[in-house]
Amino acid sequence: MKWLDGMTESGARELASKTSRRGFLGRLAAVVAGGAATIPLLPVARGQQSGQQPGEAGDPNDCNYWRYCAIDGFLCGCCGGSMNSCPPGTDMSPITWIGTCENPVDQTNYIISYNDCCGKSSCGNCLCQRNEGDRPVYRPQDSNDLNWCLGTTTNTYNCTVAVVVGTALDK
Ligand code: ABN
Repeated sequence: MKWLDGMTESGARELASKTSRRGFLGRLAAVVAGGAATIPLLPVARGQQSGQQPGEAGDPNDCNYWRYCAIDGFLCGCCGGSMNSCPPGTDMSPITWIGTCENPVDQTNYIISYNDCCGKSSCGNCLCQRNEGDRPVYRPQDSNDLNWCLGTTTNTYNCTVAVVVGTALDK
């Protein structure tokens, strides 16, 4: 009966090697690793590769860019600064015009502060007038058509940045 013992043992060993937990996990890992290589990169990763911030779409130096829905001024990104920062040699006005724009990436309304940059003569590049929610200058607190270079050392206007300051509940 030794031959029967031997057959049973080798059969049991073969079955154990095929159904062991380690063997199963090893095969699962191989399938996952192989599959991951064929899955394309997520949109967020592609955005970052192209130099864009996560959650942003469009060209910040183009007037159609979503943050500019209520702007009236020269885009600082075309003037040596960026959509968030003033060009060298200018100061950001602490007093601003506020708008609400929808980001098409997440369909969320954001509060945007349009700060004028002050201290150099008008930049002249990328004039952008979208004026959503703008009111006539006789309501100065609601008008973007004003020089907001107030509270700065000089009131010479150069360009305008568009800074996200928070989300809006409703438009
Ligand atoms: N807020 C931009 C601007 C500056 C000067 C004149 C009109 C508009």
